[in-house]
Amino acid sequence: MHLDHTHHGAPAVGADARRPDGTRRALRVGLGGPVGSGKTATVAALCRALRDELSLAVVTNDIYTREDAEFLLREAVLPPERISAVETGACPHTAIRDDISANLEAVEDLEDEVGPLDLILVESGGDNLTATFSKGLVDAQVFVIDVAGGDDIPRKGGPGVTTADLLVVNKTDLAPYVGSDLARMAADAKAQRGELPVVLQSLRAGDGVADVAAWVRGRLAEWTA
Ligand SMILES: Nc1nc2c(ncn2[C@@H]2O[C@H](COP(=O)(O)OP(=O)(O)O)[C@@H](O)[C@H]2O)c(=O)[nH]1
Ligand SMILES: [Mg+2]
Repeated sequence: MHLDHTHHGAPAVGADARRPDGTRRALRVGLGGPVGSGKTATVAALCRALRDELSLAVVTNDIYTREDAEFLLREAVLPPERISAVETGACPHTAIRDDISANLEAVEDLEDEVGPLDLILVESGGDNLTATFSKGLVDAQVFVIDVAGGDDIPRKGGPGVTTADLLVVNKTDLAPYVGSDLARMAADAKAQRGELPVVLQSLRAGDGVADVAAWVRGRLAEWTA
C-alpha cells in the first residue's frame, strides 16, 4: 500500500497547500515525543476543545498495534471515520520522517473521505527524543515531554526539544511527587529554544489543553490567511 513518493526534505505533496480539486487542504500538525509523555491524551483533549469549531481528523502511528486509535475511539473524541491508524511495522521514526508514504496516504484518504478538513493531527508512536517529523508530512510540529521523565530533559536538548514549533512540558501536576523543578525546566527550555514557544500543562487540571489549543488556533489563522 506504499505510494512511490520520494522524499527526504520537502516533497511536493506536503509543500502544496492545495488539493487536486483546488481547495485548501487541512493544516497538518504532528505530535511527537517519548512514549508515555501524553501525546494521545493531548490529542484527545485537543479534539474535545476544537471539534465544535473546526472540522478535524486524527492519524495515529503505532508499531504493531492500533492502541492509540482505539483509545481515541473508546473515548469517542471524534466520529470513527475521522480517526485513522497507521501500523508502522518498524521504528515509528521512519514512518514520520523517512518513508512518510503510509502517513501521507492516511491524511489524503481522510480528506477525501470526510473532508473538507481544517486540521489533521498526526501522532507519532514516539520512541525517543529525536523522533521529528518530515516537513513533507506536517506543517508544524509539537513535541511533548513530561515532568515525570526527569527535569533534565529540556537541558539535554535534542532535535524535538530544540526545534519543534511548540514544546509541551506535560504532567505538571506530578512535579511535587517526582521532585521535578518546573521553573528550571522552563528556563532550560527557553535557553534551548530562544523565541520558540513552550507550554507547561497538566491535563489533570481545569485549564488542561487550553494553551496548546490556542497555539493551534493561531497556526490555523496563519494557514488560512
Ligand atoms: N498525571 C498526569 N497524567 C497524565 C497527563 N497526561 C497524560 N497522562 C497519563 O499518562 C499516560 C500516558 O499518556 P499517553 O497520552 O498515552 O502517552 P503517549 O504515549 O505519549 O501517547 C496515561 O495514563 C495518561 O492518562 C497529565 O497531565 N498528568
Ligand atoms: Mg500515544
